[in-house]
Amino acid sequence: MGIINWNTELLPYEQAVDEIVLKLRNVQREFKRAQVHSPIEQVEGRVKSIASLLAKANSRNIPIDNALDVLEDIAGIRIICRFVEDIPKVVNIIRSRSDYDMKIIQEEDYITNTKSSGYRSYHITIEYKLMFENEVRILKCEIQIRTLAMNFWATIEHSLRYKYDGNLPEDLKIRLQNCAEAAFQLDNEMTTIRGELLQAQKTMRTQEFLVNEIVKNIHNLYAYAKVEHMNDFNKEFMEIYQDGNVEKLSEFNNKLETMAEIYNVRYV
Ligand code: 0O2
Repeated sequence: MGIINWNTELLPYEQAVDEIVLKLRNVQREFKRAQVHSPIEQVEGRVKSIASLLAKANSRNIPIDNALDVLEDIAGIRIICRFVEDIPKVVNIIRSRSDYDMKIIQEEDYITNTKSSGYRSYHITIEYKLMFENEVRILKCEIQIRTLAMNFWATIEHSLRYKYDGNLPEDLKIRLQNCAEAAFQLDNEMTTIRGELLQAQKTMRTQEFLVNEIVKNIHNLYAYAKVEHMNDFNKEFMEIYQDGNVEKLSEFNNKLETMAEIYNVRYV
């Protein structure tokens, strides 16, 4: 191989990252649309920088010409979850796509097998099929799945590792291991209040839904059915809304729904 034009070589990886991020964000959106808790809280993607790619190849004695074939995390996706319990659900979502677009070729469970540094995360390597410049390409991509707490720790530790060029002083290593333990405890504590949090999320979503419906019904009754006194309804709505009682909101919306039905503006 001659001189490698890295910027050009990395273009299909950029496309793969963009596509995978989009697809996983759509999965997240589907959960939201169904008004249920999404195991995916956040999705991020990046293509490894040329500097970090060359450094990794160099540290592993990988000839530069082979780097693109050997390194499996040039395309990298990170999925952040709220709870540890969400992680296997995300893994299953990806597994279910194995015959379609994300073929799993490797899994590494650094949550059960925590790294000596304290690092926790679930890694999946996939083969991703994409069309690039009218050709089918199959690229490897590393998906890291972790909780918000695991991500917080890994981000800080990664920056420090970079600062010390990989040679963290012994006392800092120990403090970071303690922080990893604290993050682990935080995840465990969050698990114990998961039920309450999920209930709170559900109430918020119901409230959002009802407010949208009420505003729509009031508008339709006023604009299309020309119902008088809609201002009184608006006032009543604000009072109920400020009260914060979801059941009362629901009753009020039922009343508006019945009116919308009568005036034939239910589906406007
Ligand atoms: P970057 O800059 O994040 O891309 P291996 O041969 O298995 O030891 P490999 O093949 O790189 O190494 O896989 P591994 O160990 O699963 O690590 C892949 C990525 O996981 C790393 O990529 C990091 O992103 C993350 N990771 C692994 N161990 C740690 C750790 O101790 N601390 C932090 N913060 N992240 C970790 P890169 O290329 O190292 O870095």
